[in-house]
Amino acid sequence: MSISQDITDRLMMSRALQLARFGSGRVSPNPMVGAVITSPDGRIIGEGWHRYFGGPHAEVNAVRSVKESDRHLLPHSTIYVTLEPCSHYGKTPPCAQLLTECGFKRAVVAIEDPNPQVAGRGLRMLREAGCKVAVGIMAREATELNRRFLTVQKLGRPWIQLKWCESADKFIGKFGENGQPSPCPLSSPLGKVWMHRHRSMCDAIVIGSGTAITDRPRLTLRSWPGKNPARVVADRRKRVDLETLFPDGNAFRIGDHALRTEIERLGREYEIGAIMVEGGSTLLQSFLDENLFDEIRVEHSPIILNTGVAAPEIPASLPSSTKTLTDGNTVTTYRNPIFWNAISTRQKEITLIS
Ligand code: AOF
Ligand code: ZN
Repeated sequence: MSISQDITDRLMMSRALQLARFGSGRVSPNPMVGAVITSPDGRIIGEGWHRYFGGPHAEVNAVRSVKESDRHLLPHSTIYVTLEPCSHYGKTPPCAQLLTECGFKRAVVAIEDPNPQVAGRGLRMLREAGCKVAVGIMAREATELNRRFLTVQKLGRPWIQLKWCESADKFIGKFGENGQPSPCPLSSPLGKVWMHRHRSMCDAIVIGSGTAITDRPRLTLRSWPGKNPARVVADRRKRVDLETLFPDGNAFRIGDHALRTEIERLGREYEIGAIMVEGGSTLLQSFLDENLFDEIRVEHSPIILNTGVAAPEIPASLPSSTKTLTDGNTVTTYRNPIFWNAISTRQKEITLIS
Protein backbone atom coordinates (compact mmCIF):
# COMPACT_ATOMS: atom_id res chain seq x y z
CA MET A 1 0.00 0.00 0.00
CA SER A 2 1.29 3.51 -0.84
CA ILE A 3 2.09 5.99 1.93
CA SER A 4 -0.49 8.45 0.59
CA GLN A 5 -3.15 5.72 0.63
CA ASP A 6 -2.20 4.87 4.20
CA ILE A 7 -2.44 8.49 5.33
CA THR A 8 -5.79 8.93 3.55
CA ASP A 9 -7.10 5.76 5.20
CA ARG A 10 -6.10 7.02 8.66
CA LEU A 11 -7.60 10.43 8.03
CA MET A 12 -10.94 8.98 6.94
CA MET A 13 -10.95 6.44 9.77
CA SER A 14 -10.30 9.30 12.25
CA ARG A 15 -13.40 11.00 10.89
CA ALA A 16 -15.40 7.76 11.20
CA LEU A 17 -14.25 7.41 14.84
CA GLN A 18 -15.25 11.02 15.50
CA LEU A 19 -18.73 10.31 14.09
CA ALA A 20 -18.99 7.11 16.15
CA ARG A 21 -18.52 9.15 19.36
CA PHE A 22 -21.79 11.01 18.66
CA GLY A 23 -23.49 7.77 19.74
CA SER A 24 -21.95 7.98 23.22
CA GLY A 25 -24.59 7.51 25.91
CA ARG A 26 -27.26 6.56 23.35
CA VAL A 27 -26.32 3.19 21.84
CA SER A 28 -25.20 1.00 24.75
CA PRO A 29 -25.07 -1.99 25.03
CA ASN A 30 -24.43 -1.76 21.28
CA PRO A 31 -21.05 -0.41 20.12
CA MET A 32 -20.46 3.16 18.94
CA VAL A 33 -19.90 2.89 15.19
CA GLY A 34 -19.13 5.51 12.53
CA ALA A 35 -18.87 5.24 8.72
CA VAL A 36 -17.49 7.47 5.95
CA ILE A 37 -17.89 6.98 2.19
CA THR A 38 -15.31 8.47 -0.21
CA SER A 39 -15.60 8.77 -3.98
CA PRO A 40 -12.69 7.87 -6.33
CA ASP A 41 -11.63 11.55 -6.44
CA GLY A 42 -11.25 11.57 -2.63
CA ARG A 43 -14.45 13.46 -1.77
CA ILE A 44 -16.50 12.46 1.27
CA ILE A 45 -19.90 11.68 -0.26
CA GLY A 46 -21.53 10.00 2.73
CA GLU A 47 -21.28 9.91 6.51
CA GLY A 48 -23.25 8.22 9.27
CA TRP A 49 -23.15 6.79 12.74
CA HIS A 50 -25.20 4.48 14.92
CA ARG A 51 -27.41 7.04 16.69
CA TYR A 52 -29.46 5.07 19.17
CA PHE A 53 -29.91 1.53 20.46
CA GLY A 54 -32.15 -0.45 18.12
CA GLY A 55 -31.78 2.16 15.36
CA PRO A 56 -30.15 1.87 11.91
CA HIS A 57 -26.47 1.02 11.90
CA ALA A 58 -23.72 3.45 10.90
CA GLU A 59 -23.33 2.02 7.38
CA VAL A 60 -27.07 2.35 6.68
CA ASN A 61 -27.07 6.00 7.75
CA ALA A 62 -23.92 6.68 5.69
CA VAL A 63 -25.41 5.12 2.54
CA ARG A 64 -28.70 7.00 3.09
CA SER A 65 -26.78 10.30 3.36
CA VAL A 66 -25.31 10.00 -0.16
CA LYS A 67 -26.90 12.54 -2.52
CA GLU A 68 -28.93 11.21 -5.46
CA SER A 69 -26.41 12.79 -7.87
CA ASP A 70 -23.53 10.84 -6.24
CA ARG A 71 -25.22 7.44 -5.98
CA HIS A 72 -23.77 6.22 -9.30
CA LEU A 73 -20.31 6.58 -7.69
CA LEU A 74 -20.96 3.96 -4.98
CA PRO A 75 -19.53 0.96 -6.91
CA HIS A 76 -16.27 2.90 -7.34
CA SER A 77 -16.19 4.19 -3.75
CA THR A 78 -14.53 3.18 -0.47
CA ILE A 79 -16.42 2.81 2.79
CA TYR A 80 -14.59 3.29 6.10
CA VAL A 81 -16.22 1.65 9.12
CA THR A 82 -14.96 1.57 12.71
CA LEU A 83 -16.32 -1.97 13.26
CA GLU A 84 -16.76 -4.96 10.98
CA PRO A 85 -20.14 -4.64 9.20
CA CYS A 86 -22.66 -7.01 10.73
CA SER A 87 -23.78 -10.16 8.90
CA HIS A 88 -26.85 -11.08 10.95
CA TYR A 89 -30.47 -10.07 11.38
CA GLY A 90 -30.64 -8.43 14.82
CA LYS A 91 -32.93 -5.45 15.44
CA THR A 92 -31.77 -4.38 11.96
CA PRO A 93 -30.82 -6.29 8.75
CA PRO A 94 -27.18 -7.18 7.90
CA CYS A 95 -24.99 -4.23 6.90
CA ALA A 96 -22.56 -6.45 4.93
CA GLN A 97 -25.46 -7.32 2.63
CA LEU A 98 -26.29 -3.65 2.08
CA LEU A 99 -22.64 -2.91 1.25
CA THR A 100 -22.47 -5.73 -1.29
CA GLU A 101 -25.72 -4.50 -2.88
CA CYS A 102 -24.19 -1.03 -3.21
CA GLY A 103 -21.17 -2.74 -4.82
CA PHE A 104 -18.44 -0.87 -2.88
CA LYS A 105 -15.03 -1.34 -4.48
CA ARG A 106 -13.17 -1.22 -1.16
CA ALA A 107 -14.02 -1.43 2.56
CA VAL A 108 -11.62 -0.28 5.28
CA VAL A 109 -12.47 -1.61 8.73
CA ALA A 110 -10.81 -0.72 12.05
CA ILE A 111 -11.59 -3.89 14.03
CA GLU A 112 -13.45 -7.16 13.70
CA ASP A 113 -16.76 -7.56 15.53
CA PRO A 114 -16.29 -10.32 18.15
CA ASN A 115 -20.08 -10.74 18.52
CA PRO A 116 -20.43 -14.52 17.83
CA GLN A 117 -23.24 -13.73 15.38
CA VAL A 118 -20.74 -11.74 13.25
CA ALA A 119 -17.11 -12.74 14.09
CA GLY A 120 -15.56 -12.46 10.63
CA ARG A 121 -18.68 -13.36 8.62
CA GLY A 122 -19.27 -9.73 7.64
CA LEU A 123 -15.74 -9.45 6.22
CA ARG A 124 -16.12 -12.76 4.41
CA MET A 125 -19.41 -11.69 2.81
CA LEU A 126 -17.73 -8.55 1.48
CA ARG A 127 -14.68 -10.40 0.14
CA GLU A 128 -16.84 -13.06 -1.52
CA ALA A 129 -18.74 -10.29 -3.30
CA GLY A 130 -15.45 -8.97 -4.76
CA CYS A 131 -14.94 -6.04 -2.39
CA LYS A 132 -11.31 -5.34 -1.41
CA VAL A 133 -11.21 -5.39 2.42
CA ALA A 134 -8.51 -3.89 4.67
CA VAL A 135 -8.75 -4.51 8.43
CA GLY A 136 -6.76 -3.00 11.31
CA ILE A 137 -6.55 0.71 10.44
CA MET A 138 -6.56 2.62 13.77
CA ALA A 139 -7.45 -0.58 15.56
CA ARG A 140 -6.17 0.63 18.91
CA GLU A 141 -8.30 3.77 18.84
CA ALA A 142 -11.38 1.79 17.79
CA THR A 143 -10.73 -0.73 20.56
CA GLU A 144 -10.34 2.04 23.12
CA LEU A 145 -13.59 3.65 21.96
CA ASN A 146 -15.59 0.46 22.26
CA ARG A 147 -13.88 -1.07 25.31
CA ARG A 148 -17.27 -1.42 27.02
CA PHE A 149 -18.86 -3.40 24.16
CA LEU A 150 -15.68 -5.41 23.57
CA THR A 151 -15.42 -6.33 27.25
CA VAL A 152 -18.91 -7.86 27.12
CA GLN A 153 -17.97 -9.85 24.03
CA LYS A 154 -14.50 -10.95 25.18
CA LEU A 155 -14.95 -11.41 28.94
CA GLY A 156 -18.64 -12.37 29.06
CA ARG A 157 -19.56 -9.73 31.62
CA PRO A 158 -20.43 -6.01 31.63
CA TRP A 159 -17.63 -3.43 31.64
CA ILE A 160 -17.20 -2.27 35.25
CA GLN A 161 -16.20 1.15 36.47
CA LEU A 162 -15.62 1.75 40.19
CA LYS A 163 -16.08 5.33 41.30
CA TRP A 164 -15.71 7.28 44.51
CA CYS A 165 -14.61 10.63 45.88
CA GLU A 166 -12.13 10.72 48.76
CA SER A 167 -10.81 13.33 51.18
CA ALA A 168 -7.14 14.32 51.27
CA ASP A 169 -6.69 11.83 54.14
CA LYS A 170 -8.43 9.00 52.21
CA PHE A 171 -11.90 8.87 53.73
CA ILE A 172 -15.02 8.64 51.57
CA GLY A 173 -17.50 9.69 54.25
CA LYS A 174 -18.06 10.54 57.88
CA PHE A 175 -19.75 8.67 60.70
CA GLY A 176 -22.91 10.23 62.11
CA GLU A 177 -23.78 10.59 65.80
CA ASN A 178 -25.30 7.08 65.81
CA GLY A 179 -21.97 5.67 64.61
CA GLN A 180 -23.43 4.88 61.17
CA PRO A 181 -21.87 6.27 57.94
CA SER A 182 -23.48 9.58 57.02
CA PRO A 183 -23.43 11.40 53.65
CA CYS A 184 -20.65 13.95 53.30
CA PRO A 185 -20.24 16.18 50.23
CA LEU A 186 -16.69 15.87 48.89
CA SER A 187 -17.27 16.17 45.11
CA SER A 188 -16.73 19.56 43.50
CA PRO A 189 -19.45 21.00 41.19
CA LEU A 190 -17.41 19.98 38.15
CA GLY A 191 -16.75 16.56 39.68
CA LYS A 192 -20.53 16.07 39.87
CA VAL A 193 -20.97 16.97 36.19
CA TRP A 194 -18.16 14.55 35.36
CA MET A 195 -19.89 11.85 37.37
CA HIS A 196 -23.23 12.39 35.61
CA ARG A 197 -21.49 12.22 32.25
CA HIS A 198 -20.05 8.84 33.25
CA ARG A 199 -23.47 7.69 34.49
CA SER A 200 -24.78 8.49 30.99
CA MET A 201 -22.28 6.02 29.52
CA CYS A 202 -23.37 3.08 31.62
CA ASP A 203 -26.54 0.99 31.65
CA ALA A 204 -26.75 0.43 35.41
CA ILE A 205 -25.45 1.86 38.67
CA VAL A 206 -24.71 -0.60 41.45
CA ILE A 207 -24.71 0.37 45.13
CA GLY A 208 -24.64 -1.52 48.41
CA SER A 209 -27.63 -1.70 50.77
CA GLY A 210 -25.85 0.49 53.36
CA THR A 211 -25.41 3.30 50.84
CA ALA A 212 -29.03 2.92 49.73
CA ILE A 213 -30.20 3.30 53.34
CA THR A 214 -27.89 6.12 54.49
CA ASP A 215 -27.60 8.23 51.29
CA ARG A 216 -31.04 7.50 49.76
CA PRO A 217 -29.54 8.38 46.35
CA ARG A 218 -31.69 9.02 43.27
CA LEU A 219 -29.02 7.72 40.85
CA THR A 220 -30.48 9.64 37.92
CA LEU A 221 -28.89 11.84 35.25
CA ARG A 222 -29.34 15.46 36.20
CA SER A 223 -26.23 17.32 35.05
CA TRP A 224 -25.81 15.53 31.72
CA PRO A 225 -28.27 14.53 28.97
CA GLY A 226 -29.09 10.88 28.34
CA LYS A 227 -31.24 8.07 29.60
CA ASN A 228 -31.28 7.17 33.29
CA PRO A 229 -29.36 3.99 34.05
CA ALA A 230 -31.05 1.11 35.88
CA ARG A 231 -30.42 1.02 39.66
CA VAL A 232 -29.09 -2.18 41.15
CA VAL A 233 -28.82 -2.66 44.90
CA ALA A 234 -26.58 -5.41 46.30
CA ASP A 235 -28.89 -6.36 49.14
CA ARG A 236 -28.71 -10.03 50.12
CA ARG A 237 -30.63 -9.47 53.35
CA LYS A 238 -33.44 -7.55 51.60
CA ARG A 239 -33.05 -4.51 53.85
CA VAL A 240 -34.00 -1.97 51.17
CA ASP A 241 -37.56 -1.24 50.01
CA LEU A 242 -36.81 -0.58 46.32
CA GLU A 243 -40.30 0.69 45.48
CA THR A 244 -40.10 3.42 48.10
CA LEU A 245 -36.53 4.40 47.27
CA PHE A 246 -37.01 4.40 43.48
CA PRO A 247 -40.74 5.05 42.88
CA ASP A 248 -40.20 5.43 39.13
CA GLY A 249 -39.05 1.75 38.89
CA ASN A 250 -36.10 0.59 36.81
CA ALA A 251 -34.47 -0.82 39.96
CA PHE A 252 -33.66 -4.33 41.10
CA ARG A 253 -31.85 -6.27 43.75
CA ILE A 254 -28.88 -8.64 43.50
CA GLY A 255 -27.00 -10.57 46.15
CA ASP A 256 -28.28 -14.15 46.26
CA HIS A 257 -25.19 -15.49 44.47
CA ALA A 258 -21.46 -14.73 44.25
CA LEU A 259 -20.70 -11.20 43.05
CA ARG A 260 -19.16 -12.31 39.74
CA THR A 261 -22.16 -14.55 38.98
CA GLU A 262 -24.57 -11.72 39.74
CA ILE A 263 -22.69 -9.26 37.52
CA GLU A 264 -22.51 -11.74 34.63
CA ARG A 265 -26.27 -12.27 35.03
CA LEU A 266 -26.89 -8.52 34.68
CA GLY A 267 -25.29 -8.73 31.22
CA ARG A 268 -27.07 -11.91 30.14
CA GLU A 269 -30.57 -11.25 31.44
CA TYR A 270 -30.93 -7.47 31.34
CA GLU A 271 -28.79 -6.42 28.31
CA ILE A 272 -26.55 -4.41 30.63
CA GLY A 273 -23.22 -3.72 28.91
CA ALA A 274 -21.59 -1.29 31.34
CA ILE A 275 -22.01 -0.67 35.05
CA MET A 276 -20.75 1.93 37.45
CA VAL A 277 -20.29 0.96 41.10
CA GLU A 278 -20.84 4.00 43.30
CA GLY A 279 -20.31 2.61 46.81
CA GLY A 280 -20.14 2.10 49.62
CA SER A 281 -16.66 1.21 50.57
CA THR A 282 -17.43 -2.45 51.43
CA LEU A 283 -19.03 -3.16 48.05
CA LEU A 284 -16.26 -1.33 46.16
CA GLN A 285 -13.65 -3.33 48.09
CA SER A 286 -15.42 -6.59 47.16
CA PHE A 287 -15.10 -5.72 43.46
CA LEU A 288 -11.42 -4.85 44.00
CA ASP A 289 -10.70 -8.03 45.97
CA GLU A 290 -12.28 -10.14 43.21
CA ASN A 291 -10.30 -8.29 40.52
CA LEU A 292 -13.74 -7.60 39.05
CA PHE A 293 -13.31 -4.14 37.50
CA ASP A 294 -12.01 -2.45 34.37
CA GLU A 295 -11.55 1.13 35.43
CA ILE A 296 -11.39 3.03 38.72
CA ARG A 297 -12.07 6.76 38.84
CA VAL A 298 -11.23 8.53 42.07
CA GLU A 299 -11.99 12.19 42.65
CA HIS A 300 -9.63 13.71 45.23
CA SER A 301 -10.89 16.53 47.42
CA PRO A 302 -8.52 18.77 49.38
CA ILE A 303 -10.89 18.52 52.42
CA ILE A 304 -9.41 16.79 55.49
CA LEU A 305 -11.89 14.69 57.51
CA ASN A 306 -9.49 13.22 60.16
CA THR A 307 -11.79 10.25 60.67
CA GLY A 308 -14.58 8.45 58.82
CA VAL A 309 -15.25 5.62 56.37
CA ALA A 310 -11.92 4.52 54.87
CA ALA A 311 -11.58 4.66 51.08
CA PRO A 312 -11.17 1.30 49.30
CA GLU A 313 -7.62 0.10 48.70
CA ILE A 314 -6.42 0.23 45.12
CA PRO A 315 -4.01 -2.53 44.07
CA ALA A 316 -0.45 -1.26 43.62
CA SER A 317 1.03 -0.92 40.13
CA LEU A 318 -2.18 -0.32 38.15
CA PRO A 319 -1.48 2.10 35.29
CA SER A 320 -3.05 5.47 36.09
CA SER A 321 -3.35 9.05 34.90
CA THR A 322 -4.40 12.16 36.82
CA LYS A 323 -6.02 15.35 35.66
CA THR A 324 -6.97 18.50 37.56
CA LEU A 325 -10.56 19.72 37.34
CA THR A 326 -10.76 23.47 36.83
CA ASP A 327 -12.36 23.89 40.26
CA GLY A 328 -9.43 22.38 42.16
CA ASN A 329 -10.27 18.70 42.73
CA THR A 330 -8.26 16.11 40.80
CA VAL A 331 -9.43 12.89 39.16
CA THR A 332 -7.22 9.82 38.87
CA THR A 333 -8.18 7.04 36.46
CA TYR A 334 -6.75 3.55 36.96
CA ARG A 335 -6.96 0.91 34.26
CA ASN A 336 -7.08 -2.83 34.88
CA PRO A 337 -4.94 -4.52 32.16
CA ILE A 338 -7.33 -7.52 32.19
CA PHE A 339 -9.19 -6.27 29.07
CA TRP A 340 -6.07 -5.30 27.11
CA ASN A 341 -4.58 -8.72 27.89
CA ALA A 342 -7.65 -10.37 26.38
CA ILE A 343 -7.48 -8.69 22.99
CA SER A 344 -5.27 -9.40 20.00
CA THR A 345 -1.80 -7.92 19.59
CA ARG A 346 -2.93 -6.16 16.42
CA GLN A 347 -5.57 -4.22 18.34
CA LYS A 348 -2.97 -3.14 20.92
CA GLU A 349 -0.64 -1.63 18.35
CA ILE A 350 -0.30 2.10 18.69
CA THR A 351 -0.97 4.08 15.55
CA LEU A 352 2.26 5.87 14.69
CA ILE A 353 1.12 8.15 11.89
CA SER A 354 -1.68 10.53 12.74
C1 AOF B 1 -22.63 -2.62 12.39
N1 AOF B 1 -22.83 -1.28 12.42
O1 AOF B 1 -23.43 0.58 13.45
C2 AOF B 1 -23.40 -1.40 14.70
C3 AOF B 1 -23.12 -2.79 14.68
O2 AOF B 1 -29.64 -5.58 17.08
P1 AOF B 1 -28.87 -4.87 16.01
O3 AOF B 1 -29.36 -5.18 14.61
O4 AOF B 1 -28.74 -3.39 16.26
O5 AOF B 1 -27.38 -5.47 16.05
C4 AOF B 1 -26.54 -5.22 17.13
C5 AOF B 1 -25.19 -5.86 16.89
O6 AOF B 1 -24.65 -5.41 15.65
C6 AOF B 1 -24.17 -5.48 17.95
O7 AOF B 1 -24.16 -6.39 19.02
C7 AOF B 1 -22.87 -5.51 17.17
O8 AOF B 1 -22.40 -6.83 17.01
C8 AOF B 1 -23.31 -5.00 15.80
N2 AOF B 1 -23.26 -3.53 15.79
N3 AOF B 1 -22.72 -3.35 13.52
O9 AOF B 1 -22.37 -3.19 11.33
C9 AOF B 1 -23.22 -0.64 13.50
N4 AOF B 1 -23.85 -0.80 15.82
ZN1 ZN C 1 -24.89 -3.54 10.93
